[in-house]
Amino acid sequence: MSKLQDLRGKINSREARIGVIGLGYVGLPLAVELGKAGFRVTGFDVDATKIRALEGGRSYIGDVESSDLQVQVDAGRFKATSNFDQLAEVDVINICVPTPLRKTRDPDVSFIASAVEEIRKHLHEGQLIILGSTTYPGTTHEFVIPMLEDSGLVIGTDFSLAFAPERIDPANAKFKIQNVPKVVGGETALCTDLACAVFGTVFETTVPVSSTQAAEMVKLLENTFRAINIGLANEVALMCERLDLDVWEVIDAAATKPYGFMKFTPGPGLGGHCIPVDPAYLSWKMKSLNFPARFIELATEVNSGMPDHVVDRIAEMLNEDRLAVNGARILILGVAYKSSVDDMRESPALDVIAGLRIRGGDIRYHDPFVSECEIAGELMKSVDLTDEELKTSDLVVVLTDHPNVDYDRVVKVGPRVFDTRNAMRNVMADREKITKL
Ligand code: SAJ
Repeated sequence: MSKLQDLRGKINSREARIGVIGLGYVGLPLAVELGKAGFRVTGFDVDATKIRALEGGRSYIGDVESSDLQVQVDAGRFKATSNFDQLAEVDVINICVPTPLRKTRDPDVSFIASAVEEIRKHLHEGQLIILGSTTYPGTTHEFVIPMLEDSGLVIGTDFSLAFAPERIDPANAKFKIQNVPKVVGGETALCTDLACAVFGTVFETTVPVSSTQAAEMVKLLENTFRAINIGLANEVALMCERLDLDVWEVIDAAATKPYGFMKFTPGPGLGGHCIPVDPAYLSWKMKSLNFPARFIELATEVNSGMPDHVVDRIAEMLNEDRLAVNGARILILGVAYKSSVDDMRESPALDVIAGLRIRGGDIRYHDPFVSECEIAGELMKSVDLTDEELKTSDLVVVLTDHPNVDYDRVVKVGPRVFDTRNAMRNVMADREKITKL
């Protein structure tokens, strides 16, 4: 029996040693769940701070309880290291490293390349490699295989390779890691089977597809679907402005349709490290095949135009009160990229505040989740939402609809409000002071 056939038995018996490269919001939860399933897991990360925290049983990921982590550490089912030589000791390796965009909006697969290079150094017969980082179709087949076959070992015979996209939604109380189906595409049928066997010990459902390219494309379709529909919601908002319609009323009423419609809402732009990024991986790949991904390009144009649109609307509102942006005291409510998170990556607030600052605006922000952040080169701290703060502002602008803000008091005490998220939909008094996107 080949060492790869032998691996199936080691997975079933939990004897197989598992490696996870990249211990962030994707890798760490996966590592802990594989430990809970009975495997001995070695977590690999280049960040020594992470390693020290994990070795001390301290989790830095909201979805991973330190107590859960400590149980796995104490049971000898999880250890963390920066020593990638230990890759030689594991049978299965999950790659969970970031895939950001470069400044040119081209894919940056350098983190994948570094991980694969470490794996190549220690690749041996019977190992299964699973790439989980969101990337363009063909990365696994065209980029990873040649690097690994430099070792002289042969894919499908000596080692196995699959792609299985992450679908983790941080802080989602309903969809945890286990109850979100896991799509798996292998380079060969055996590769698919082995990867499904590993994930079948954690995920309630595994969804095998015919190739690594198919699995890569599944993930990009999921997030491109979101980006394009958000772009449509934003364009409908621009239409409703010209039609003098309330876009929020229109969308809420459309959402009463029990079939054939999915609600998306407009906003000040597209934030986060998934939705603005993943479609660009697909459009970049298609450009290399001389195929223009027109929906992605158009949605990107609409979504990335929203921050400037918000700045223009703010200037119009101040102008109605014979005020200029220049010198106006503007209080921003919410700078995180979406409600109830503290993440600033690609947040539209970064562009809106930069745009207002360039026009001479005196900008402060209040965000219960973000105590301080750097915006346009300036360190800003969240101000307390005092009556004084509200009374001395010329305009309040809601960019993120966090739940733990007293919007009634903001409208009552403060000046006019520009609400880009319909966060004030339940405010009854002084509604004439609220202008919506
Ligand atoms: N946004 C809108 N209108 C909408 C929905 C979102 O303007 O109708 C904005 C958000 O404010 C944010 C950006 O788009 O700035 C992205 O929001 P998101 O709700 O898509 O949240 P993310 O970035 O956390 O996306 C993740 C993705 N999960 C994974 O890639 C594993 C995405 O696939 C999920 O659908 C999404 O979470 C989710 O549903 O929470």
